[in-house]
Amino acid sequence: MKILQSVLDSVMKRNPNEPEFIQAVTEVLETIEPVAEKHPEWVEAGIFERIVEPERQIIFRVPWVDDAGKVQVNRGFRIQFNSAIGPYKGGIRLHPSVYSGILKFLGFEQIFKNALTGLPIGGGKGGSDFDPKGKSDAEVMRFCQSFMTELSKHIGADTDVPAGDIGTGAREIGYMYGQYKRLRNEFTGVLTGKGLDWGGSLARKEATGYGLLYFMDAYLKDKGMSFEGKTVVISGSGNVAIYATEKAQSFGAKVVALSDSNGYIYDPDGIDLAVVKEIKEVRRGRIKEYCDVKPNATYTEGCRGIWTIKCDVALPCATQNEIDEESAKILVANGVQAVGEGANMPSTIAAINTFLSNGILFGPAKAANAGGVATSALEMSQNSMRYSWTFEEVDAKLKDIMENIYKNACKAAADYGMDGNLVAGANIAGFEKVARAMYAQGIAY
Ligand code: NDP
Ligand code: 2IT
Repeated sequence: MKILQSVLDSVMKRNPNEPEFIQAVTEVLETIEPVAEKHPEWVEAGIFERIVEPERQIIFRVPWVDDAGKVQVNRGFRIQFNSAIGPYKGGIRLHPSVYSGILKFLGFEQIFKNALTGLPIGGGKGGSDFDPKGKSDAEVMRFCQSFMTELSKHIGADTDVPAGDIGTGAREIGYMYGQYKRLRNEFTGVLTGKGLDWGGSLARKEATGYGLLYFMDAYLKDKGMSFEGKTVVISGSGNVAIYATEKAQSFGAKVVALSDSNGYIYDPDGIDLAVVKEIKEVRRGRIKEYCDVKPNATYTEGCRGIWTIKCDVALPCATQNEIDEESAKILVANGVQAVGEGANMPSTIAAINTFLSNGILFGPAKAANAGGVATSALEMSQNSMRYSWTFEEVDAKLKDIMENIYKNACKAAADYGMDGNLVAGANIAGFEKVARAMYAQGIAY
C-alpha cells in the first residue's frame, strides 16, 4: 500500500487494543488502494481518513436486577459508523466477548455490506457484554429494558435502526421494542426482526441463511457447478446456520455438520434439521443433545475440529476468526471447492489468502451474508408503507438482491483488473457507493 498506508498507520495508533477492528480495516484498505489511485479527489477530500472513524460512539451503563435480587452492571454500546447513504443500520450483539473493538469491526463491515444491498442504509452496530446464556426470560427482559432505556435516546426509524445478531433474536427484539414504545409512545420501524404480528417482515428470520445460499448458488452456477449432491459443512447452530442448512438441503446438498461454541456434531446421514430446531429454537439447548436423538451422529468437543471434516462447500456461520490459516489449509487439502461466509469476518486474513491462492470460490461476508440486513431494509420499507408483503414477495426480492450483489462484486473486481477476487470486488463496490455520497455531501467543518 502506498497511498493508504498512512490511513492504516493512524488507525493502528488510535485503536491499539482493538485487533478485530484493525483486521477489518486492513482487509478493506488493502483492496481499495487502486480506488485511491483512480480517485485523487477522494484522497484530497479525506474520504479514506473519515470512513475509518465512526461518526459517533455511544457507551453506557446497563444496570439490571437478577432473579436473586442482586444488581448487575453491563456495558452497552452503539457505534454509529456512517450515515452517508441512509440511517445507521446494524444488529445488536449480546455476548460476553463484546467490547468496542468487536463492535467497531462489525460497524465498519456493515457500511460496505449495507451499500452492497443497493438499499438506503448506513452502517452501525451495537451490543453489550451481557451473556444471555443461562439467564431466565425475566432476567433477559430486565436487561433488554434497561439497555433500551438508554439506547432509545440515540435511535429512531429515520436515525438508527438496530436488529438482531449473536445473542439477540426474536425474544430480545420483543423486549427492546416494548420498552422503546413505552418510553416514546410511538409505533415505528425503529427495530427490525420484529415479530410477525407487530411489524416484522416475513422471511427476515430466514434471510441471512437463505441469502448466503442464493449468493453461493449464483456463484457456483456461474462456474458451471451447483449445490446438488454436494457435501456441506456449516459452523454454528444459531439463526444463520439453521436457515443456511434449510436452504442448502432444499438445493439438494447434504449438510453433515453443525457446531456451537462447545463442540460439533457430525451426521453422515445428513443433518435432521427438525431435531436441531427443536433443540436450539424451542429449548435453547446445546448442539451435543442432537446425538441423544440421532445415534448415528457423533459429537466432538471443541469447535475448530469441524473444519477437518471433508466437504465440498464450507459455510462458516458462527463468529469472527473461526477459520485460521491452519484450518483453511486443511479444508483445501481435503478438496473444498467453495467457501461462503455467513458469519462476519469468520476467516482470518491468512485464511482468506489461502483460499484465494488455491483458486477456491470464496464468497466474502460483506457480500455473502448481506441478505439479513437487506431484508431488514425491506422490513423498514414495509413499516413505512404500513403494509406487508407475502413471504414469496420478500423471498423473491432477497434472491434478486443477492444475485445483484454477486454480479456487482464480480464487475467491480474485473473493472480493477482483479477478475474473480470477490473480496476486492465486494469491498470496492461497497466503498465506491459510500465514497460518492460522502464526497457529494461535503465536509462538516
Ligand atoms: P446466534 O446467536 O443465533 O448463533 C450464534 C452461533 O454461533 C451459535 O451456535 C453460537 O454457539 C456460535 N458462536 C457464537 N460465538 C461463538 C464463539 N465465540 N465461538 C464459537 N461459536 C460461537 O447468532 P447468528 O446466527 O445471528 O449469528 C452468527 C454469525 O452471523 C455472526 O457472526 C453474526 O454477526 C453473523 N450475521 C448474522 C446476521 C443475522 O441476521 N442474524 C446477519 C449477518 C451476519 P453458542 O450457542 O455456543 O454461543
Ligand atoms: O451482521 C448483520 O448484517 C446483522 N446482524 C443484521 C443487521 C440488520 O440490521 O438486520
